[in-house]
Amino acid sequence: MRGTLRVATVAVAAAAALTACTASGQEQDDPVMNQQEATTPAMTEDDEGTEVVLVDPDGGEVGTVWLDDEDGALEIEVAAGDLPPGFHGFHLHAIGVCEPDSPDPTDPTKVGDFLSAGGHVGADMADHGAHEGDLPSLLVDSTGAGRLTASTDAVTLEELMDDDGTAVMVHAGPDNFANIPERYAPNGPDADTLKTGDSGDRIACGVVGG
Ligand SMILES: [Cu+2]
Ligand SMILES: [Zn+2]
Repeated sequence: MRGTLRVATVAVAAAAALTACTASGQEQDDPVMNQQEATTPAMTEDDEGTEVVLVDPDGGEVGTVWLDDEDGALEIEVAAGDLPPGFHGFHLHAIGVCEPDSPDPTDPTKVGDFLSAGGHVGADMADHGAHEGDLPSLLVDSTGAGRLTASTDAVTLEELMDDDGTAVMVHAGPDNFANIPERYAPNGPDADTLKTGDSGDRIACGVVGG
């Protein structure tokens, strides 16, 4: 399926290049420019990136995430199944350890599924919604399938592959991105919301590097 998506992207890019060249007579006759346009998508396609398996707390495989650095941004592609329908908070967490029923490294009194992965990447530098590891939510349909393609330039694949790795995390509930209207919270969102986005339990986790 990933291959199909890539082929479609290349086809669209090629069509766009053709249109652009046709619109300008000068560019149309420039073989160097045409060659560059034609080879750029193929070059990025050669870079395989990395594939991550998403598991649930019982160790069952529920999906795959592909990560790749492309054109100065980290591209993320998700194909998941067997998940509860609806929106799910989806983030990069700081530690590449996906252990069920594990202690939170920053507060060992808290124990829960995949707490071993720590907080969001970049949690010490910003509030939730602006963390480097914050990503668009995963929407799961009525059959339990969820697909997502996203990109971010807040972090690179190389940074995710640091000594302790990184985890890709799917949460039980929707992410509010700390976007809490003032009529609900006159003093602004509380510390938990600013840290997590309130998407609740961790239901699927995948290890990147580490
Ligand atoms: Cu998370
Ligand atoms: Zn966050």
